[in-house]
Amino acid sequence: MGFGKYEPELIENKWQKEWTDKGAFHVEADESRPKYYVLEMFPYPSGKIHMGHVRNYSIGDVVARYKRMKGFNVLHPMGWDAFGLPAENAAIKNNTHPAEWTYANIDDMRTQLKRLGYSYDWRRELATCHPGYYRWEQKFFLKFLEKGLLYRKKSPVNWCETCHTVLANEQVEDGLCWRCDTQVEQKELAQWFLRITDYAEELLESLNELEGGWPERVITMQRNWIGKSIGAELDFEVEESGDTISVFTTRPDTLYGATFMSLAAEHPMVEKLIEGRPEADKVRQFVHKVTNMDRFQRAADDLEKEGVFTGAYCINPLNGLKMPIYVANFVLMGYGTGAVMAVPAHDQRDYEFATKYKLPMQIVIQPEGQTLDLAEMTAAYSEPGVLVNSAEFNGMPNEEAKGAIVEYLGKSGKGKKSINYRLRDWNISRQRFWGAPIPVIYCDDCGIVPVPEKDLPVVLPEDAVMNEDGRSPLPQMESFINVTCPKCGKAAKRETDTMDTFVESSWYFMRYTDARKEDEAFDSRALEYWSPVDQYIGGIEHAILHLLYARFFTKLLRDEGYTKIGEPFKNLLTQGMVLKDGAKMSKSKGNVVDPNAMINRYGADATRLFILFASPPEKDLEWSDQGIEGAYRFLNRIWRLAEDLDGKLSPVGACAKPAAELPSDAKKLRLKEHETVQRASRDMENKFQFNTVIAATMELVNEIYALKDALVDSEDGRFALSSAFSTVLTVLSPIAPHICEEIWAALGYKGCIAEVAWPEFDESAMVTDEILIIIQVNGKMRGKLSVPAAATKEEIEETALAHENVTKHIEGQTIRKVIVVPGKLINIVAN
Ligand code: ANZ
Ligand code: ZN
Repeated sequence: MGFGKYEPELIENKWQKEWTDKGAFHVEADESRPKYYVLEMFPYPSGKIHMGHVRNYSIGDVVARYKRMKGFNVLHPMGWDAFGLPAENAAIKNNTHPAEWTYANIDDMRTQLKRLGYSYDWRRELATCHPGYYRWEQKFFLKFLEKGLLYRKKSPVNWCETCHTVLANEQVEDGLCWRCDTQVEQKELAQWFLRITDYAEELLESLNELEGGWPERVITMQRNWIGKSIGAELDFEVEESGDTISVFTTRPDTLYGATFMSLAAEHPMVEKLIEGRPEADKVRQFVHKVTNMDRFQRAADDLEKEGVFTGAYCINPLNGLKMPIYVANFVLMGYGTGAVMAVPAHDQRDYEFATKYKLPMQIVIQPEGQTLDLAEMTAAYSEPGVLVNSAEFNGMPNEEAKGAIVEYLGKSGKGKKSINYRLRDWNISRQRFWGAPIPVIYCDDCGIVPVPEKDLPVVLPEDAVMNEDGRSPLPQMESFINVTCPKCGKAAKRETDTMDTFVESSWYFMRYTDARKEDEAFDSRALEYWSPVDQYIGGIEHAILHLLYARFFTKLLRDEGYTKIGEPFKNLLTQGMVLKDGAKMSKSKGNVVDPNAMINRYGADATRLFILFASPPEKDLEWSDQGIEGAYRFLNRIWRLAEDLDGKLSPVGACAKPAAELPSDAKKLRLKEHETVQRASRDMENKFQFNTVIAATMELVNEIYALKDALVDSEDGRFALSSAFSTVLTVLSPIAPHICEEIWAALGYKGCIAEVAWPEFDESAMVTDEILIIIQVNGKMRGKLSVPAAATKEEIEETALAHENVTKHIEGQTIRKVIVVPGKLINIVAN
């Protein structure tokens, strides 16, 4: 072939076609070979690939290609997280069906991904909006329902009256609907919940297995989200009523300092407490205000603490103190019991509240060797200490008092140990059209009736017409909702809610192991062979929700007998963001760089190379036009090197072993070659530091340029050049695969470079002829000397005496003796 100008487009098209024709990246389960499953978080088919995608998938592709070269049977699939609200909105705007918009986007994005040369097994592609996919999810739903892992409950949700729909918390901005700015209300709706709280303890415990494989920060975020608190439940009698209020507290040791009680606005006791009291109206107004607040604002640390007195009192079970009962905005009904014993001296929120409403405070914990004084305190004291003002518990260290007080109250049945989790059950109901239908039927006589398995899938109607205002069309579609009850045969109605799209993304990685299986969700052999995902790669924004749900779902499916594994992702890499001018690329900032434009201009290889070179995978990456220019120039430099060497070298393979000792120039190149492989192998294995792999390859290219004219005329020289250049191509091939394939073929190699083995470096190639000698003057080290291994004692002595630091130290002295330890050191004795 002739090398002319480096034209990435020609080369890239050619090799992409070649890989496809050969099925180069098709894999099957094969128990005789070690497997490696690498997965990038699948994209939402928005229509356009952005640089964040390119980075995510390029990292994954290098991992996949590298592991293949290391001999693994590599599963590397791609698909589409295809349900979701944007499709509905686009369908309304363009007067189409969400399916049409979604599938068109998938086609566009697949074409864009293919242009980047990613080594996917495309036969396994899946779209979660396909009935062949979500039918299994409906089956799981039925199984969970049968087991009692799913339940239906009324729960307050964000509701926009103008859009007639529930909004996700993320779609409420400052209490207003993101689409129409209507004040969002909290509305009670019956929703389906999945009992993730049943798995709270295991989800927490098994995070320990992920230590080392997952970023510490993600593990911590999950721990905090699950939020295990060890404490106690204590009972307070309501004065003159016979009722009791239970509180959850992590600080039973402070009970003597509890001076009032704070209830959540939704606490079921509130209405009863205020009934007939003069405070009633004021309390009701306050309750109304608080319950309509944005949930996030309400839980924020900097929320201005507010409350109202109910007029009622309860009794402190330890000291009989009459404690006024308040309703307070910072107490949440969803946590603990929705009631808090307020200890203003030792809890900051209670302190702020008590200060504002002039409520009494009592110090009950003293730091050792110090005396707190309420008059001088400006904040609550929440550190450890010793109990005071606590009758028989005085003098007890507070950690010890926690147990002692609970035990004491336990005797009269007023207290017991209790564990609380911050984690809530997962509300999977969405009042949207573009999601997987929830497979249940409501019958006036039989109640909730599951759709029989033989009737699955419940398919989203293809003839649905979207409503202008965003309401789901399903509740109005007679053909969809009217059914006969599977139990009694009378007329009944279908559920019109669909499932949260996070349900689909909770098991897609399992479905890839046999994505087209029609009679079951999984092929058990394939699932067992490929599980777990060895390396998962995606953005930190999924640190909690998606990763927690996927971990949970894996445990659910394990308990259904589908899989043996409990943790789906052995290793997790969270890639950094792609920035431009210091900010995340976004339409609103106008700093978006379009990957297609870059591929058109520089090619896929240069785009991949730049993105992988600019920064290690976990760090943010600053886009730079010079940077991608530089990547393109480097590829051109390799191209010209190939052109120069074309026809002169015969293919010997990377890290080829010479038949006999090489002459020194050739040896020097070989040394650099093996050092490069050593560094590259280490950095590939160590957290995929591709940037330094590339840097090492660049150095090797420089060395080839520097030595090629001297080497090309001898047979040994050509051998060294051929081996070193093959190494450049082999090591670079996972990163810039197309150009490497092209040159590989041009050099006369048979087969694809994608299928060759990763080179092994040879320690003996790294032994040099020079040795390092330590120079001492009177036994003290004064310098080091690099000398040929064959140097004589006299030669060593001569160079050592000429060493600058040595002359300085023997100045004005007489040399008495010179001792040479061959290969090690020289000691000059002088005085
Ligand atoms: C008395 C007390 C004294 C408390 C003290 C703290 C410090 P974590 O660690 O987050 O679980 N609490 C309980 N239920 C609540 C609710 N529904 N809404 C708001 N706050 C609630 O914290 C548990 C502590 O948070 C509990 O311990 C309770 O206040 C408060 F010096 O009880 B504590
Ligand atoms: Zn019925």
